[in-house]
Amino acid sequence: MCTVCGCSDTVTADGKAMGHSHSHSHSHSHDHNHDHNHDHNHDHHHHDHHHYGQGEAGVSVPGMSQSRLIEVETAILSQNDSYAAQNRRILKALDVLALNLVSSPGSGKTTLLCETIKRLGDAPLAVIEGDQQTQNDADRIRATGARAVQINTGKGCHLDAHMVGHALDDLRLRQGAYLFIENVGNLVCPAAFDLGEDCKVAILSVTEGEDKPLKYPDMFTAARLAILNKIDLAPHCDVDLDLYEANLRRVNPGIEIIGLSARTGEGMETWLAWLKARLADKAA
Ligand SMILES: Nc1nc2c(ncn2[C@@H]2O[C@H](COP(=O)(O)OP(=O)(O)OP(=O)(O)O)[C@@H](O)[C@H]2O)c(=O)[nH]1
Ligand SMILES: [Mg+2]
Repeated sequence: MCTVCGCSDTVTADGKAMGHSHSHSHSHSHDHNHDHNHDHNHDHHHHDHHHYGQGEAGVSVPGMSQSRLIEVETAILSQNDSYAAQNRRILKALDVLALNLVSSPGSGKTTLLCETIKRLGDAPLAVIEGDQQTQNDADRIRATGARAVQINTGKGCHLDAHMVGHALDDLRLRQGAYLFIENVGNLVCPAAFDLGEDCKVAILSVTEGEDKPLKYPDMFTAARLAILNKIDLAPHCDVDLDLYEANLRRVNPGIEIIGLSARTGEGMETWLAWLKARLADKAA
């Protein structure tokens, strides 16, 4: 289950909804997350008198007590963290810069990646694409000539570190490469799952509304950089770009912000300079 939204269908350890073949050459064990020992004490009949999501667990799942939910959440998150740590070791050994791109659906993640790849020339890089269904985004990335692995999460609402570990096996990353991980379009759940990345980059498009950082603060708190995309549309949408920035800084005073348009290329140089600086930090 997802420890954030409480949905019970997240594909986890066995990766059965993942859209690629598994080489299983790494050391992840596969004996976990099969949480089939359902609590049959039916504590849901006692009804937690909480408003939805207001209990200690911060989420409500029919049939699960708040204390049982906290147990399950803690187990899933600590398991995810150990996979994330393993990914991070692999990436560090290769001096790979790994960025976890998070946003709501349609903010322009794949478009930005395609434009970025074109501009990075022959720098080594690879992409992991996360979507519930379809290979569309991996196909778009491969059309640029870059390597991409698509993960389909099925009913799952985010990528987790175990899925990314499988994808790393398939990617054969080169020393000093960029690794772009496009997460499932979802402004909520991916914030809570460390994939072993160097940092999260939140992409927000100007059509989404200036209040989004305030309404979905976790994502913007977790991100080092916010990209404000589609600034070419700003004149048509009656948006206040300064208010976007002010609201981002209200939830995360240290956040870096780059306004750009993946469509016109405006701001792309700043983003590329940021990427190159982060890769240089990595090798230092
Ligand atoms: N005008 C304008 N449109 C853009 C820009 N960037 C992306 N788009 C458009 O926005 C739409 C969604 O872009 P995608 O790149 O598919 O967005 P995404 O975040 O990858 O979407 P999901 O993977 O489905 O979450 C497409 O129609 C893009 O052409 C931009 O800077 N300006
Ligand atoms: Mg996409």
